[in-house]
This record gives sequence, structure tokens and C-alpha cells, in this order.
Amino acid sequence: MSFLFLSIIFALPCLVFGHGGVWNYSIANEWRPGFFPYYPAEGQSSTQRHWIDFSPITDVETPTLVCNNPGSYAEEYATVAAGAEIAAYYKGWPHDIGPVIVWMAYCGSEPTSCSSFNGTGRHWFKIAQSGLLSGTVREGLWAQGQMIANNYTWSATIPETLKEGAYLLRHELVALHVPFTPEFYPECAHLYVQGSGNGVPGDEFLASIPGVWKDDEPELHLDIYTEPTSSRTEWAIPGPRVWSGSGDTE
Ligand SMILES: *[C@@H]1O[C@H](CO)[C@@H](O)[C@H](O)[C@H]1NC(C)=O
Ligand SMILES: *[C@@H]1O[C@H](CO)[C@@H](O)[C@H](O)[C@H]1NC(C)=O
Ligand SMILES: *[C@@H]1O[C@H](CO)[C@@H](O)[C@H](O)[C@H]1NC(C)=O
Ligand SMILES: [Cu+2]
Repeated sequence: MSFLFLSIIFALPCLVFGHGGVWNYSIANEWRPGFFPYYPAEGQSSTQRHWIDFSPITDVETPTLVCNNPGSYAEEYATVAAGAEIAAYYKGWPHDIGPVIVWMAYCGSEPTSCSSFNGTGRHWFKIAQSGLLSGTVREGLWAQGQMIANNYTWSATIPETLKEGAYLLRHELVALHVPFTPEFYPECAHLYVQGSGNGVPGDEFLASIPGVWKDDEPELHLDIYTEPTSSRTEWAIPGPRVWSGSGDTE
């Protein structure tokens, strides 16, 4: 069998199950509905920015990379203490090869500042990321496989020293199962973070979205089915380092 044929076989579940995204958030142990894609926005009220369907984004320069398509503002905010845990539920997520990355962006000091902030630009810092956890690129355990094994749930912690204010929370899955065609799956939520910290990520932690992913990034544009890539045991997550909140204050 040719590698192309194999690649097509492995790419198939993508078409059959129609991909996915974040359905719900557990914010400080309380479940909150996401936006329900495929349904009209009328009658919905969510903490999540609106997205139209489960399709991946493959254009690294499109504005929809920020908070999906159309990414229009959420009606609600989740008020949460800095240091709290947030879990995202990816009901039925079908892909197990690729990283999970959790980003935030400061909208402003008002509790509803995200309602006038579209997120495009150099505002984004990572609060968590996880890539290849063990084994090889082709056969090993990736963060997305781990997320599936953990009942389709991924947890991350808001840095405890993060300055109070309104923030976008952006979960991103990058699926790597289609050769040389990384698929990006971003969804955003509106948060109002409360706390007494004054932590602000330094410039070296910030990335532009769109802009952070490049079409010539070798860790994203790879073919997991062929050597030497398939038996590699290291895979580096592109973009800035994670901001943990400690020691990086303004
Ligand atoms: C999860 O989100 C979906 C989609 O918006 C919604 O229908 C469902 O009620 C939510 N479940 C919980 C527990 O929030
Ligand atoms: C945000 O606004 C800027 C300026 O109007 C625009 O260029 C950009 O495409 C917008 N981004 C989104 C995600 O709508
Ligand atoms: C998986 O998580 C979802 C969302 O919280 C929940 O509704 C479901 O009961 C969980 N399933 C199991 C087997 O724990
Ligand atoms: Cu898919």
C-alpha cells in the first residue's frame, strides 16, 4: 500500500465524524454551556464565542483563527478566581494525534471588556500546552489522546498571580493526522478573573493570532506516516513558552 493511500485511510475519520471543538467548560467546578454550533445564535446565551460548525481552520492568516468562525462575542462572562481550574469538554473528539494548547488574552479592566475586543493581534500568552507525551510521533501518546482518555476533558489552571480583569480564554487543538496540513480548532470563552495579583506576561511570552503559526513551521507541516518523522520521539510545540505567572510580572 502506498503511503498516500494509508494517509487517506487515516484521514477518513475526520470526514466521517466531522471533527469537533469545546462543548462545555467547567469553571471552578461549575459546568457552563458552550455555544451550540449548527444552530442559530438567537435564543442562545453562552460564555463561549460563537462558532458555526466543527470544521478545522487550515489558513494560518485568517482572522477566524482567533476565535473560530464567526467568533462573535459571547453573551456571558464566567467570573473566576485567579488560580482556579478550568476544564474544557470536547464531546466525541475524534483525533488523537496533536497538541492541546490553552491561551489567554487581556481584554481590559472592566468585567465586560471582552465585548469590545476582537482578539486579533499580539495579545496572546499560553497558560498550558502539551504535545507528544510518550512514544513516537506515529504510535505514541499525544495530548489529544490523553484528553480523549480523560473523558474528552482537558484541565488547565489560571495563573494565580494573574492581574484582575476580563480575559479571553482560548483552547486550541492542532490535529496533525493529515500530511502537511495541520488543522487548527480554536474556541474562546469570556472570563472575568478576580484576584489580588499583579502578574502580566512579559513581552517574550506574547504571540500574535493570527501570525503565531507559519506555513513553513516544520513541527506543524509534517507527515506522521513516513520516516524519519514517524519514529521520532521528540516533538517541539511551536510558539512562545508557557507563562506560569511567577516571576514574570510587569
Ligand atoms: C454543554 O453545551 C451544550 C452546547 O451548548 C449544551 O446543550 C449543554 O446543555 C451543555 N451542558 C452543560 C452541562 O453545560
Ligand atoms: C478585528 O478587527 C480588526 C480591525 O478592524 C480586523 O482587521 C480583524 O480582522 C478583526 N478580527 C476578527 C477576528 O474579527
Ligand atoms: C464525561 O464528561 C461529561 C461532561 O462532564 C459527563 O456528562 C459524562 O457523564 C462523563 N462521562 C463519564 C463516563 O464520566
Ligand atoms: Cu477532524
